[in-house]
Amino acid sequence: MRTQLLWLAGLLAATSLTACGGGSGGGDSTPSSSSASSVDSSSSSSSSSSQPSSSSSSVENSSSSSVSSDGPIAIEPDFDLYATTPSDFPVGLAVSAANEGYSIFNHSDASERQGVIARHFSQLTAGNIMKMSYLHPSEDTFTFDDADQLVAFAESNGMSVHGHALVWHSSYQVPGFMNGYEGDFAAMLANHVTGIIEHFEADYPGVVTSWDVVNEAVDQGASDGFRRSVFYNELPPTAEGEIPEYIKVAFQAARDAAPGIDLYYNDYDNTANSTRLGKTLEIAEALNDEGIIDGVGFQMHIYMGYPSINDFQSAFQRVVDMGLKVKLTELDIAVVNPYGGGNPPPQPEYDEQLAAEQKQRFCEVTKVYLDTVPADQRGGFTVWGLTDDESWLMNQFANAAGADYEDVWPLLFNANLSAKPALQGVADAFSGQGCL
Ligand code: 9MR
Repeated sequence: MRTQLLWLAGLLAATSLTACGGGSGGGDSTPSSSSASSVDSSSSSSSSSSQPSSSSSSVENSSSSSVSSDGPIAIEPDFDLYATTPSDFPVGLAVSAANEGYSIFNHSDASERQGVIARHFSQLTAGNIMKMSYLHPSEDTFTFDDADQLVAFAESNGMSVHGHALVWHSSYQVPGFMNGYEGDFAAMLANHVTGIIEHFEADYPGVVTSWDVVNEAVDQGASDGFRRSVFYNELPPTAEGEIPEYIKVAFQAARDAAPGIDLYYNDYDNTANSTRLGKTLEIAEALNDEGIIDGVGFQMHIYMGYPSINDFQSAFQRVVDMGLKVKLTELDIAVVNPYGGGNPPPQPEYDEQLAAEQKQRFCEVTKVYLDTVPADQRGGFTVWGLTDDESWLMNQFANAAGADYEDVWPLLFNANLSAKPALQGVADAFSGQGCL
């Protein structure tokens, strides 16, 4: 949707490391990727900040190349990230909105946040507020005000929106009325999907360009590999070897509601984990046979050393070979892995070395995506949060595996909104600079 501004000359220019003042920690209440939590509503006064221009930037200007030992490690990007892509695919960001902590509308630095977002990204996803229970709290009530504010912001900045998620088992995301529903569950679920998609099609035509129709339906602990949920229980596979019927119902309703929108099946841990990848592909193949899916979403909550680049390459290739799109839907790269086995590693120091390693990792992940997925099958790339301190991992890793990390620096921007070297790593891959 946005004009490509190829600032190749700018990309060739060196970016200087600068020391910037630190921001505060904190984040929303956070579940594991398969559990739920309530949205943080701790934010301050409401506002509808003025829209930034795509060329504005609030990144601090400092020509210093020194690095403070106690401040965040930052660069001054001389590029707009979305404009460095080799083809015009979405460079997305998950954002908080409404009255969530870190809301791009209500947070104390909302207008600065909006400036950075509009400068570097071309697509938005609601981290929370477009999930099931927010949009459809009771059978006869759809509530779109908060989502409308976000979609309107995207539209007014020339950005698209990737919707997340129409069907997700995570308990508090499931509207209460769907539990113990006594009517025709398939008709009700189809109405849920249709009502949401049609609203945005009618009020913001062309802005919501894709949806995660079903999220996280795989459970490798289940006898058939499909997660037991209210949806599965009501609409299980109709025969052995079939995928659960609810998945087909949801995708068919989405396709019927808006044939031009890209429909994704989205899941986590589906690259190196061959069991979970296999089930993901099984779902995609069954839907593809019926022509009701466009792509597979790989969440990509990953680590510095795991999974391997080869794991990504072979997983993406399997989807490419099916003729479907590949979208990296929730990318973050924690600099420490509490689940790596044994005692969790200690809290690392985020120094220049670690920042450079993370830059390289972001670059290599982006590069393998570009190298593997042909341009017409690239659904794009979404980073799961703007600033390190707002990441869901802040809480996720606070108690993970007995570890108690203060920070795991998984994103592209520091808490004070300055850009990290990791941003340069992504741009280097987009512009073909290489990753070293
Ligand atoms: O990042 C999201 C966090 O703020 C929410 O509390 C949580 C529950 O709604 O969902 C998080 O996002 C998840 C996403 O919707 C699905 N994949 C895993 C993400 C991280 O848990």
